[in-house]
Amino acid sequence: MASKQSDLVQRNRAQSKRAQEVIARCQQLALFSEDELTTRRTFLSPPMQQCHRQLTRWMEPLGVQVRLDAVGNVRGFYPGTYSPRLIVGSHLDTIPDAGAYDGVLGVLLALTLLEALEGRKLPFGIEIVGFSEEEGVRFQTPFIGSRALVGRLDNELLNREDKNGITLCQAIQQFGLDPNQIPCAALSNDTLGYIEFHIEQGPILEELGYALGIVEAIVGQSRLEFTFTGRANHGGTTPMHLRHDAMAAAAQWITEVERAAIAVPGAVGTVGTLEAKPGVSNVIAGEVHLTLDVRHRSDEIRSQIVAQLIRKAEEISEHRRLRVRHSVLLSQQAVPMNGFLIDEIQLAIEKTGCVPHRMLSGAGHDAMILAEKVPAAMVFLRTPGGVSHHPAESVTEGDVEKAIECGLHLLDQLAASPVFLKRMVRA
Ligand code: HGY
Ligand code: MN
Ligand code: MN
Repeated sequence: MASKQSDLVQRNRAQSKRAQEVIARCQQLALFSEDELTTRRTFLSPPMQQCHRQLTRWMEPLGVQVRLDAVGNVRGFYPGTYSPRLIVGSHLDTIPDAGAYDGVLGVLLALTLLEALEGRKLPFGIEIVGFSEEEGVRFQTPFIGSRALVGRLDNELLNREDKNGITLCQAIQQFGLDPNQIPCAALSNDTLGYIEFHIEQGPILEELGYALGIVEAIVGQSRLEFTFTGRANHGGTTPMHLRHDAMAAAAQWITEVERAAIAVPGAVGTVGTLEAKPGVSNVIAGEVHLTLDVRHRSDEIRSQIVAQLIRKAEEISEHRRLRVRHSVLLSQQAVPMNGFLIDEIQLAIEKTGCVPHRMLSGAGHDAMILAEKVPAAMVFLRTPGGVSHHPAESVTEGDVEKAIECGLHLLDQLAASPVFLKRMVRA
């Protein structure tokens, strides 16, 4: 009895140490930033190279074969007894002024699971993927990294320019990668599935008092850019009735975005960026450029809201004798997660003693792209205060411990699952 007791204490101590290390590593990678005092790591920026190097240093001692694919995804393969593989990963890029856990936590949890295997081989290999671009900051287009894995990186996207006029293709070349090799980034055809651990980034698990959640579906999202064009003029001498004020038009429209989203249960609408030209206090804005982000679990409702807001922008512009144009940057359908993997995650969470709460993801994730090709599922970790996309974003050591435990149960379950292993034969 005593030795069993001490084993349990030993094991708990090891889990707690691993959880502390995951959190410390997230904070260490957060220092690799384009900004002095805050975290910003966008597509193929120099700090991303530091991130790649550090991950390689952590992975190689485990016998992981590490490579960088042509769009800058870190690909770390841990061989199994047979060649088919399970991918476990998330993204390495961040928004500006980011927290330390969005994306990175999922990559480091994958690494920790391999460490916890302590050299044990599973029937299938494990490929850790650290995606190079999920947020869509540099090119206003999310999921560049994961799109390369499913073969959806088209020329239109490769020619998209960042704010310095550098195309995605040039950015890849400047990082020392070869765009011609992008096809080689595709998923290997013996990929059995994709699992992503990620912070919830919302308040639900905390309100329920749960450590972990199971994502049933990821809501769809539309991202557009709008430009209101009026006429710049002197702010002091131009009477109000003679103005064609692009800023006033944009402001009126932004309140319409909020009104439209509030009116539809489960909808969210965000204008996250606004740029006025010439952008000085004593000149009426001649042009205002802004972005729109609309999400809902129903693609039909999301499209209706977007269409309504395009019409509203046109009405406001007509009334104020301005012009407005828009372009669609992304229209991503809602994506259900894989039922078999959801059930396996539920079982794994129950084994940790946590309540397995099934829920929607309001945030987009690489899992919604991978799901186009392979069974995909996500495990959420509670987000204290529901705060994310903010430096105050956090996780608790206890929840990270539970996530590691859940991940190890899940790997053991899949390794013993006739259903899952049957896929290996087909793969
Ligand atoms: O914006 C999102 O949904 C995610 O955080 N990239
Ligand atoms: Mn994320
Ligand atoms: Mn994010």
